Order: sequence, then C-alpha cells, then structure tokens
Amino acid sequence: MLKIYGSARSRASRVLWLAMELDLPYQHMDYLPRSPDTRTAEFLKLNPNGSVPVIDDDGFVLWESMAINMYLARKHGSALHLANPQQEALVWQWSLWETDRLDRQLVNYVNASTGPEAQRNKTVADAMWAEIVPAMKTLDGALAGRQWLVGNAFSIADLNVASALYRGLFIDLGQWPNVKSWLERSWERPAAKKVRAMRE
Ligand SMILES: N[C@@H](CCC(=O)N[C@@H](CS)C(=O)NCC(=O)O)C(=O)O
Repeated sequence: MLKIYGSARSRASRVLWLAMELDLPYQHMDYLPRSPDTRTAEFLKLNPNGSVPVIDDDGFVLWESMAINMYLARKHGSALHLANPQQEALVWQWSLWETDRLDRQLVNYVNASTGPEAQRNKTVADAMWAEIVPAMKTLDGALAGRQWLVGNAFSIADLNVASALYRGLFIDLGQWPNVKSWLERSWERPAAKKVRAMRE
C-alpha cells in the first residue's frame, strides 16, 4: 500500500490532497517536519534530506512533493495529469515555477510577518514580499479570463500551485483578484477541505 510520510501541516498536504482527489488508499505516517521520526536511520534511508513529504509506493521511494504528485497522477491515469504532452509540459512549468518563485518566499514571509514576536523579522518579510509581488502578478495575468491554469478544468497544475499557496488564504490578495478567486475556488474542492481540516 502507498505510504505517505509527512504531516498535513507540511508540504505533505499537497500529496494528501491529491490522494484524496484520486480516492487512493494510503497509510499516513503523520511525521512533523524536523521531528525525531524524521531523524531516524530508517527515515534517512528513505530520504537523506530528512524532509517530508516522502512516499513509499510498494517499495518505490520518492521525495520532492511536486515529483510525487506528478508520479501519482500519472500512475493512476488521472484526468488531473493531462495526457497531451504540451499540457503536461505546462503542468511542469507551473509546478517548477511555484517551487522557484513562491514556495519558500510565502512561508518565510508569513512566518516573518505574522509568527510569534520572537520570530518576526521585518527585513526578511520585506525581502520576501519583494519577490512575492512580481510572482503574484505573473500568476494573476495567467489567470485573467480563465478558471484554471491549464486547459478548461482543474488539473494537477492547479492542485500543485494552489496547495503550495495555502498561506495565501490568510493574506490580503486584493491586488491580485484573479489569484484570489482561483485560490478560493481550488480550496473549495472537497478533497482540499478535507486536507485543510487535517492541518487546522
Ligand atoms: N522541495 C521539497 C521541500 C521539502 C521541505 O522542505 N519540507 C519541510 C516541511 S514542509 C521539511 O521537512 N523541513 C525539515 C527539514 O528539512 O529537515 C518538497 O517540495 O518536497
């Protein structure tokens, strides 16, 4: 059976969301990031980085959340994956773009601006915001006049990017109205609501 390592309060939430979209049976190894569970020899053998998520799919071990989701969507022949090579390339484009331009930036911004007092850091928050603004502008432009990032339906591109932008649900996205409505639309999906309930 598929084993998913990582708490819903981590990047494993992306994988859990997909598993629920596809109705996959899975065993959840609910490990928090940096917890002792992720520092055992057994876990480090699965992922020498010591980070989550990781999957063990009947002996096939994979880490990196976006790669895991592309693998699972493809393996299970999901419509979310988009069989057309050009559409698939666009899914990769958006997933890699998010990892590069927004993934850590958004987490670091929220931690540095709204976390516990001792953790707040205006210099870090400002630097992260300066990277977030042009990325959000790109995403907002791409979503102008369309409901979803690739094709005419919710796809793995939307799942990978919207799940990574979870923290965007709690910040003011007013200047990017297309991003705001798309993010809310994505997180309204039943599978997304389930993963949100697991993390909140
Ligand atoms: N690019 C990786 C990032 C993985 C990552 O940084 N995971 C965090 C939790 S969200 C973690 O486990 N950090 C603890 C560590 O690296 O020791 C992915 O998308 O899977």
